[in-house]
Amino acid sequence: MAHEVVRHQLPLFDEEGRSAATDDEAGRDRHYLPDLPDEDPYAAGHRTCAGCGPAIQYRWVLKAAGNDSVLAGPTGCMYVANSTYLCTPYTVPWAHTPIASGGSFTSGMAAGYEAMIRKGRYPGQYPNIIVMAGDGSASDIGLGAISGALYRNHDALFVCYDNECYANTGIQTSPTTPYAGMTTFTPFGKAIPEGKKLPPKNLAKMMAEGHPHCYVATTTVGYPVDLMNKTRKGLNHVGAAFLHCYTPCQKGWVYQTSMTVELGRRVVEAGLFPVWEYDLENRTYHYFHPPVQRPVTDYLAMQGRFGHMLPEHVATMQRAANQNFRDMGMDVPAELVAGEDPEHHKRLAEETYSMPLNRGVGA
Ligand SMILES: Cc1ncc(C[n+]2csc(CCOP(=O)(O)OP(=O)(O)O)c2C)c(N)n1
Ligand code: SF4
Ligand SMILES: [Mg+2]
Repeated sequence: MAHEVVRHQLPLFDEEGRSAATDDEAGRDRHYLPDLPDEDPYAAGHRTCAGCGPAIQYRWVLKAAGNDSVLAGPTGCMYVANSTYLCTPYTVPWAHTPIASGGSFTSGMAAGYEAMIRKGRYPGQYPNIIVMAGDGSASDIGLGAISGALYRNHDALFVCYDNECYANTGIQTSPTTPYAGMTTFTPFGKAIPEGKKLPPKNLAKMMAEGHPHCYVATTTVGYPVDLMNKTRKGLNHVGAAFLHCYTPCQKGWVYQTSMTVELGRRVVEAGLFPVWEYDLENRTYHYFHPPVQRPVTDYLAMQGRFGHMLPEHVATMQRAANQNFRDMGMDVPAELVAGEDPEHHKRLAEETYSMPLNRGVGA
């Protein structure tokens, strides 16, 4: 006799409730009140850089998922820095996979748990099965395996932690590295003054359009409750789910260590990383409209990887951001439209830009 496969249904965090944020004078959320779960399956003890965006994302995803979780991690920073011999931050089962195999390994785990539970060989509920792959893995080397897993609809959450480079091997360009983003494989120089010429691959939209039966969403480490709720929605969805999370890399992008979460908001406010959720029934996108719209310079000038940009490069970036705002159904303020003209800009290194707010403890 087949046994029933019982799945978790994780409640969402109430954005209007105790875990709600307090608006600052600009309408941005300032504080997240601490009624988050005590469970912390990604504990202290990892060896990522200070301010590492992927490490912040790992912690929040696992807090949202809880202790009944099993994880896979393809090769990348978050494998190497989290699995030094005899030292690991995980309090739940975790396995390393080759960089190309996060999707296939996780499919196997999902199919295995289903079969074992049905046959009565595994006594518990169906666990939260999660793979967190870097952008090099998810959008490039391991894309085929993840797409296959989504297509076959294995009941697991596939997360891309996107630090916009192959970080672990020395900050090489990946398909999600933005236009003009300097990496060791896209240095700027006389021949190619912008560094990287290509725009970033739109991985999340590829996943949504190509696998319309899956839960697909984007988020950033700038919005913890959004990230945790989308993690839970993806896990609650019976079938495959894909979450694309923007996660700054302090070492590769060259910015002040304390600005990781700030960048996670500015990238959205500058129109460079739309945050959305795919509506499976109507095949539409629900976009988050940031309460603040900024020129791209407010975002770019915080990071050394863009320091070489010339006026025409900044204008190209502003055009892309404005188009994103329009795609999101937002108006583009006149000041940002004016920024599409190179005459409007100096070299990025000489631009004035809005300074980061102090978001230190108690700010
Ligand atoms: C097939 C294969 N090619 C190349 C590598 C070398 N490699 C190890 S980690 C890594 C970087 C992975 O980048 P990403 O997935 O974005 O993760 P990140 O290091 O940025 O966290 C590369 C290229 C490998 N392990 N396997
Ligand atoms: S190189 Fe970047 S992704 Fe890797 S541990 Fe450091 S900050 Fe994190
Ligand atoms: Mg990466």
